[in-house]
Amino acid sequence: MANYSTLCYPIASFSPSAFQPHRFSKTISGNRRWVCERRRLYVKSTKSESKTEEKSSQTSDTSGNTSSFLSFLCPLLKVFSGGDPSQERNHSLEVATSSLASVARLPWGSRVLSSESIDKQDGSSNPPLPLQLFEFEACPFCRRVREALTELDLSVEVYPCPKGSIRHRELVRRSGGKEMFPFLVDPNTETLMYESGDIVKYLFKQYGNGRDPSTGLLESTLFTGWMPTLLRAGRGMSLWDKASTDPPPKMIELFSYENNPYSRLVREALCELELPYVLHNIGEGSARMRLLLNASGSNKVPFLVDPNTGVQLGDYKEILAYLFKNYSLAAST
Ligand SMILES: N[C@@H](CCC(=O)N[C@@H](CS)C(=O)NCC(=O)O)C(=O)O
Repeated sequence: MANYSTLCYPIASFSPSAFQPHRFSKTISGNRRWVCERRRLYVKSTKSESKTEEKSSQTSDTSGNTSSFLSFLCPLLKVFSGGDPSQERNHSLEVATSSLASVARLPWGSRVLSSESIDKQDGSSNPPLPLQLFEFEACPFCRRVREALTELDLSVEVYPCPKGSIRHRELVRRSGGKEMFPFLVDPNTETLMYESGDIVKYLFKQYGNGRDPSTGLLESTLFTGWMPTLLRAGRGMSLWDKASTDPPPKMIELFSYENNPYSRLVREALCELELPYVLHNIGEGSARMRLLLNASGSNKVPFLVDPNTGVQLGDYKEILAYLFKNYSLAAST
């Protein structure tokens, strides 16, 4: 069991006394003690609670794993995946496989569903408190949620939970009762949720202004949702063994949209490094386009801002090189 000191990481900004699981979040169970500090909420278990949770999570992990085709695919994908993600890559192959993945998901996650937001140049499509998504890049169910976020023009704090993740998986297990992804925390409505289909429906109900998910988004996961995972040979699935163990003090920011092939490569790296980041979705018609133009002088994604170092980069190759160099164990010692 991980040390509590490694778990002091914000997961929600609402008052613990007001906490009520949302009606969709019926899978959330277990006894937890909520510790509030500086308007942020942390989860801490007593020793006896930890035991109960350990048991309950073992049970739920098993059911999650059996229901997950990806869990079966993982060992297979690991054989084919190109090993150390920090090594120099064949960039033609990288871009080709990521572009094919984008073709597989062509109708989803590229544009904002309504054109209303084009006039809102201030990014006001976001709720007052940031949504928090615990996920991993290669997971097709997480992809469906990220696609919905692009279509709704919502930014989100992403807490990557690759296999082998130390910090974020533990938080999900402690707050939701099991390791299953995606897991959404919405501090605006005090909601914690598993189940990608429920999350997508919730997001559209809560933030969709009467819009519905684009045709096929909910059903499509079973058909082509796996394609990016297979084409990318499981990139964005497992923690890099040389990733820095401490998160940086400030959150990295990434301007991206879900189905952009170059942004995918960057999100994979952030996931493999277990680096939390603010994902500014900038699909076609996004209200945040002005923010991106102001920050980078261009409307191109990906664009990465690291407030810890002041570095700003718009070239995916440079971003990959920067992330693996700066957030490796070697750099942090
Ligand atoms: N029905 C769930 C399925 C979620 C699911 O199976 N997620 C997999 C990843 S794709 C998972 O969490 N597996 C456990 C793990 O990665 O440890 C949903 O739609 O969200």
